[in-house]
Amino acid sequence: MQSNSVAPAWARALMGLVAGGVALGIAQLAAAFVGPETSPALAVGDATVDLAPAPVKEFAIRTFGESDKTVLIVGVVLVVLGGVAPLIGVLAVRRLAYGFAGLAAFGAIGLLAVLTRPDAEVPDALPTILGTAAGAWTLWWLRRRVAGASPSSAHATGDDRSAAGAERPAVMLAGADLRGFDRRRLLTGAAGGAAVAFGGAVLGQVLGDRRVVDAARVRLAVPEPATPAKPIPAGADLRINGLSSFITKNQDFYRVDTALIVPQVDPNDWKLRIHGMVDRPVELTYADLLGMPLTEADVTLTCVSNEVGGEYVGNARWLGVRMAEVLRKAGLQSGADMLLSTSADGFTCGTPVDVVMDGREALFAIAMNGEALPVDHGFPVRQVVPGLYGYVSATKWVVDLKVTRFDQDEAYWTPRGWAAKGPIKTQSRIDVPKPGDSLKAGRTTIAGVAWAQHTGVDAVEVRVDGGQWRQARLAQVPGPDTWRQWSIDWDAAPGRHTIQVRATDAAGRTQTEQEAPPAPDGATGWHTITVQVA
Ligand SMILES: Nc1nc2c(c(=O)[nH]1)N[C@H]1C(S)=C(S)[C@@H](COP(=O)(O)O)O[C@H]1N2
Ligand SMILES: [Mo]
Repeated sequence: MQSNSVAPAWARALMGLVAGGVALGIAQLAAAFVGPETSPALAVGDATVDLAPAPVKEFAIRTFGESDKTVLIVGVVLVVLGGVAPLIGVLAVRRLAYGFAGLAAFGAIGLLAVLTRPDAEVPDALPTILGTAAGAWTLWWLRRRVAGASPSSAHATGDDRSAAGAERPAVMLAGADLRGFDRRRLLTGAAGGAAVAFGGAVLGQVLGDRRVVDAARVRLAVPEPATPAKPIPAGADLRINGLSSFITKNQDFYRVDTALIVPQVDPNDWKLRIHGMVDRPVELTYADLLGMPLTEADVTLTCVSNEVGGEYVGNARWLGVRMAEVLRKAGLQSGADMLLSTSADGFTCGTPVDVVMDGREALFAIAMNGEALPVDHGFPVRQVVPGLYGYVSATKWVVDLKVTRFDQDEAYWTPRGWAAKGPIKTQSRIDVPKPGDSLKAGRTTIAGVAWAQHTGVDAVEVRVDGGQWRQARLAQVPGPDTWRQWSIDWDAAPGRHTIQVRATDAAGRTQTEQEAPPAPDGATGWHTITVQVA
């Protein structure tokens, strides 16, 4: 029995919809690998905008922005799913070949759009072909699932179709004959198809964005600074085994952010909007930013959630435009005391205006250690402000800066139990030996890093087993904004020993012994480790 008229109209439309969705989803996923520009939905959208009369085109560009690919893709998807796909489903129930023909026609339009793009190549057809094939397979599979009249009772099988069909009560719905139509099998099949369609589209989008942004990042040549950093003194790195190097390599640099999926921001689309309590709101493109004088600076970044002795601290050479220079373009109004910056993924950060304007090297940074910012560290643009914990200063993927007041706005972490303002507390850390190490008796080296950004470290002292504090040797530093290496010799006698360190900043303030947890405004206390000497 071939029951071609069994499924009601909504069921046929649903089959077409799911097949169309799978076609688009798989094409989108494949395009992430072949090249995001080979997405048929994007190509059809682009072609439509190109063919549209000038006023329509201008309206679209004005409304959606010249680069909003997502809007184009969503538009095409809506037209296809809302109009074409259900029709294909209706055709397919009549005769599968009609459905295939419909899909093929719709694939052909995609191919035409993809292959008529400037510098299109033959392999660019692949996503459209794969998508169309996946849609056709889905249509065939759903139709078989539905029209195959598989009985719902467990013991009856498809080899006795006519009997099962005869036993089944005929359901009449809106005049449609539902004999042999298994609604549950259609719905579960459709749900599976929808999951594939949606998963493919989302994954394709994420992977495609990543590809575009990686490619843009690799193409970037890091420009020369107008103001180079002070040369790093030869004695900045004591080169002691196990001691943190003066400059932290990008791949070793700690990462802290709220992003589950790292934002992929294309520098060609990036804009920074400066508004709020300013005389003239300013909007900068990436090219605008690169056109401004660039400053290079060595700055140590620290996270407020760093425990005493913790790893959330790193030192890098940053290149960027002084935030103060950009803010002067906008003209700060009196009374403003907060810069509320927002990242592409909606994280916000509140930075005191006076800190940014006091002459320190607070930057909109574009490069880190001689290469374009790594995506994980804020590509294309992030803030770096010496002396403030990252959560109140170091917005990655920054896109918006509102000049405002602390009594009017709140940043992301403030209602979550962290202080609105976060100057970095002076800290010191023992890197060698490691806690719990077993050492040989005799002369050994204790070494580490200390930081008091924008004030500078003037002294580091070490004591063993609560004895006398002894002055450590300090490495040289280019300025007050980086950490400072230190080391001291120790004649280790057999036994278990406790080693402690404390730093004093250039204003003469010594780290407090008082232990405090990271929340709400940074941990305090002396880093203390124990080692075994034999
Ligand atoms: N967009 C965004 N920027 C952010 C954060 C975030 O969660 N989102 N976290 C901040 C915090 S808490 C810190 S300590 C620094 C860490 O920068 P890094 O990951 O480059 O080391 O980024 C800051 N910038
Ligand atoms: Mo942080």
